[in-house]
Amino acid sequence: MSLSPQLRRLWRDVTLFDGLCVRPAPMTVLVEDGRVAGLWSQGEFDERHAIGAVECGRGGVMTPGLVDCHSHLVYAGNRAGEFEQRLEGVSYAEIARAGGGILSTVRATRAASEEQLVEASLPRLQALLADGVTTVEIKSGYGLSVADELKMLRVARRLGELQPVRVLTTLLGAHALPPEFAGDSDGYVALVCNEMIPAAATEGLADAVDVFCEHIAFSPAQCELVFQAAQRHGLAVKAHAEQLSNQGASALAARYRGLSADHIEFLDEAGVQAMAAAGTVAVLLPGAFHCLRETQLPPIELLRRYGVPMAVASDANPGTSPICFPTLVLNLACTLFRLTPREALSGMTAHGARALGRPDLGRIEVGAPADLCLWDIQQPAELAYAVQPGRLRQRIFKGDLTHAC
Ligand code: DI6
Ligand code: FE
Repeated sequence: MSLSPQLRRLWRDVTLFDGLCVRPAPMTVLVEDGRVAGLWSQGEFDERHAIGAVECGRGGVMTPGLVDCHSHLVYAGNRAGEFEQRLEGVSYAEIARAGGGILSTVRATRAASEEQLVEASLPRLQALLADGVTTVEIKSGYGLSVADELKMLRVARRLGELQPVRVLTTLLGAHALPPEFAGDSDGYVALVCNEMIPAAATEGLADAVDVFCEHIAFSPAQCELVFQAAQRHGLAVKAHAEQLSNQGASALAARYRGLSADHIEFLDEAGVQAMAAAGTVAVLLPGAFHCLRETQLPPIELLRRYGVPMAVASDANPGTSPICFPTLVLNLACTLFRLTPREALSGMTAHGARALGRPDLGRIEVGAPADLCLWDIQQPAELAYAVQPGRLRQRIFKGDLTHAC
């Protein structure tokens, strides 16, 4: 069901989580021209505002549309076999070194056409939407050639045209070393810097640039070259940092005013301090932690102490986090990382948006884009507490009702 976004729409008696806080009293919410036009607590509302407005609902919990700030949603194939290997005790790094892992998805993704990739990725995107996502970041990183990385980014952009969702794209050329560059990782990094980044920037296909800084991927010195190239082309940077070992990648990203450092299980206090000083967001990915059966926890207490905003995202990908269920990820953030339900929800709304350089999103405030979810629950904490599909009563994207039950 899709109605005109120009309508005035009204919701009454909703319990409102505004992206940072739960409002103490039920609220009335007015949306007009795709934006939040008014917010009133009970008793404050002047019924004249209701004139000409469509009454869209009463009761329930309203949150900002969920912001999934880290995903690898576009790919072909699957890695169920590798999942079985890992359960038998083979590590993620061992599989990667043997040419599996990311490179096995690279083979499948290179072989797929744009249409095939759209078709393979669409159900995953739809699963995110059905659980409340209104903004999603999608990375490349399974092409690893100029043509195949651009193909992935075009597919990501296309997905955003096909569905009522805001897609932000990230070039992750420095994800793994492709086989044709075996033994020459500097040569590959030069390709990323001198050809991939300029091409993605010129064609307007990337909103940011990401790297995988790890012993099985790229060194801090190589990642720094990628950051410099990104900045030369006006693109923001972020990093897969400290996922399997402490490489100092978060501090490096912070030095380049990075939007975020993601994973960060092995982050140390110096890295936390650098992120706090630079305003770099900590992106927590409990789905990958869970699926890899990791034991090293990210330094949540230090992040709190230094006031580093914590985002929470799906990391939806075929290897380490085949999870397209954002509210499950909220639950994992609480159970595995001990976030409070409020922190987890802020992580997938206000702080997720900051991690994308879009602080205008992920909040419900007057003037903000009306990306909203109305849930059939009593209190916001239930989103993290229960793992249950089907609780989304309405999804509102840019003021338009895109999912109504
Ligand atoms: N870390 C991850 O968890 C994903 N990428 C990365 O650098 C995993 C990607 C994959 O295994 O396909
Ligand atoms: Fe990732």
